[in-house]
Formats: sequence, structure tokens, C-alpha cells
Amino acid sequence: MRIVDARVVVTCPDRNFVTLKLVTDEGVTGVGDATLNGRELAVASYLTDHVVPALIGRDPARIEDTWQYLYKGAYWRRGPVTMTAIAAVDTALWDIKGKVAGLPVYQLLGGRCRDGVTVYGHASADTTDEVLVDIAGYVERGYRAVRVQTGIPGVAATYGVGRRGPHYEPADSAIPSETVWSTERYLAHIPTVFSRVRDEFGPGLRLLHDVHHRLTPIEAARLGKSLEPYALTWLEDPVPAELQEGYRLIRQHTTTPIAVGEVFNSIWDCQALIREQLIDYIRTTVVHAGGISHLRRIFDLAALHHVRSGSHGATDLSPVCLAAALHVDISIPNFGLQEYMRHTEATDEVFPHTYRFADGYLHPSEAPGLGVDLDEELAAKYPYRPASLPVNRLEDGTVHSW
Ligand code: KDG
Ligand code: MG
Repeated sequence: MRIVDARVVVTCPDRNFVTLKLVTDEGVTGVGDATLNGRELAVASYLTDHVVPALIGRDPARIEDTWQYLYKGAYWRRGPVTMTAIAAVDTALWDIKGKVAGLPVYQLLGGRCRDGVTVYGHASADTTDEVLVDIAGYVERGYRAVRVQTGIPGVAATYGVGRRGPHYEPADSAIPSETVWSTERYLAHIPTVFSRVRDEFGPGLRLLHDVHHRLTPIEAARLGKSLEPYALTWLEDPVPAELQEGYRLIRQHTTTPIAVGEVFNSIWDCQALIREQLIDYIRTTVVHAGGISHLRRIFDLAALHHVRSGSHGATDLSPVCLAAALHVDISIPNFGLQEYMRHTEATDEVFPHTYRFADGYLHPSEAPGLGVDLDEELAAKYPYRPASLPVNRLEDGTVHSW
């Protein structure tokens, strides 16, 4: 079998997605997500101009060899654009392999390790009173874990707090909008939110919070300590993770579990955090960390060091990525949680799929391959719209990290 066509499709059914579709001489097709929020066209060009020409004529069965060819062969290793492009190829090849074998991809990865994939939903609102109502809605729908974000009194807009109904979308204008941040107000407010949430929902519900990289290690240590009475499942991205040593300081001061990894794109970005057991959950995902093959490698290293998976699953990761993530989640021994933010109806129509949510769990597709596709005709009706993530500044105008 040979690859005879590789199409890179950019579409915007309520938000932008980039998808790679591989076609073989025997008519079997495979899809891979290649979406990098706010930098979509960079990956589309990387694939179209540099990867696709080298794929035509290759044997789609050689997944690992193709991964090594694209990673080592390019000379320029790693980075979000490169690793997202490699991820798309890898994911599409696993899809083809599953279809050829007549098996869902999780069977090729070793089969089930559990009955369902426990997911967490996103409760977010401006005030604590409102967020309690949002959380109650998730509990009613069967969720066992909820990420809680609120506005901060005195801060006009807080990144991560949804403003467009049930569908989270932080990318807005073509040129980034700007928000203003106050660490002092944030650190004073968040423990009061979790105190009320725990009082209201008791000890059974798993609670999470995302800091979006906005603190220094000692500030993060203080936050972790102040949240200890409310027994969070994880505190996410407390500090920017370029400096992995920063996590040592947090670890020395708090027993609140730490999750990190959505912006990582290779095992090299997290190997020290994992080996030194400085984190509890690794949040790398299929689309940004080199595909199913490389993500498995990261999760296997994590399993050796008591670190569980917590794959990123925001709405800017397409249903193709979510479908692939579920095959990994169900088949690894050290699964932790899977993030699940529902896509809009328009997105779901462009990416028909057979994974399903029931009773707090997502269930991977039983169809051969990934169980997800791209409707190219429908996708063509939604042209690309430039949209960027906002830029964050401190009150004095200094650009601050996410
Ligand atoms: O593209 C950025 C989003 O995916 C990110 O803001 C979502 O932090 C996020 C999360 O944990 O889902
Ligand atoms: Mg996050």
C-alpha cells in the first residue's frame, strides 16, 4: 500500500482547524489534527510545502519509521509547529493502520485498561455564586470532575473564564486583544472560591484549577498551600515551564498536586519534571506532542515515576485529536483524567465521529481506525478567519506570561 494523496484542509466551523487527510492507492484514508491555536497557517504551510511532497509514495504501515524520518530527518527538531505537523501525519497513519486491521486504534495499543475515560468539564463564571450554579449543572450531567475558574474582583477580564455561553473560545481578534492582570488580587480571591465550592459539593467531586502560567514559583507555592484544605485534584500550569527547576520550589512547599504540559511538544520538555517527580499529571496531548506514537512514549516514562496522564482537550483541539486521545487514554495503565470541552454543533458536523459521552465518561469509538472523519465538502463552506489568543499585561503595562 502507498500514500497517493495528502490534503491539508483549513476550515473554520466556529473556530479554525487544520486537518491532514492521507489517501492510499487502495482507497483507505486517515485523518490527523494539525491545529495550533492562533498559528494555524504556519502548520498548514509546514505540511503542504515541506512534508506532503515527501509522503507521496511512502508505505503508510511504517508509522515509527515515518516519525523518525520527519523528526530526525528535518535536522531542526522540536518546536510547536514541527511537532504539530508530525503529530498530524502520525495520527493519520494510526487511523489507516486501524482501518486496514479492522480494529479500533486502542486495540492496536494493547486494548482496554479501563471501562471508560473519566473527563473533566469547565465551570467558569464571573462570580462565585454563578460558578456554583455552573458546577451544579456539570454534576447533574454526570461529570465526576470539574475545572473551576472565576473572574477576579477588580480585574476586568480573566483569561480562561468563558464569555460565550457553553463553548470556550479564548482566541478572538486577528490582532491580539489585551487583558490586565493582578497577581495580588488573584491570590487573595481564589481560595475563597474553593472554600465555597468544597462546602457546597462535599469531598466526592474532583476539583481542578488552571493558573495559565501566571505566577512565579514562590507565588504558586503560596497558592498551592492556601488551597490544600480544599483537596484539589490538580493545580494546572502554575508557572511558565521553560525552567523545569522552578517546579522544585513549588514541590518543597505544598502537597497540592501539580499538572503541566499543554504547551509542551516533546518528551524533552517534561523529562526532568517526570523523572524528579515534580509533577503529578502530565498534560501533553496528541496534536501538540508529536502524535499517538510520541505521546505514548511520554506517558510510558510518566508511568515509571508515578505521574498520570491528563491530556489537554480544549476546543481548539479538533474532534480528530479528541478521538485519538481517547484511544490512548483507554489503553494506558497510568491514565489520570481527560479534559473535555464540548465542540460546537458546526464543528461536530464537519468532523463526524462515534466517540460518546455518558455518565461522566467518554467512550472511544469501536469503529476501525480512530472513528472520526473530516467532511471536506462541508469544511469548504467555512473559510479560515484569523483569530489570536489575547496578550496579558500587568496593571503597569508590562507584558506578563500566560
Ligand atoms: O489554545 C489555548 C487553549 O487551549 C488553552 O487556553 C486552554 O488552558 C487551557 C486548557 O487547560 O484547556
Ligand atoms: Mg490549561
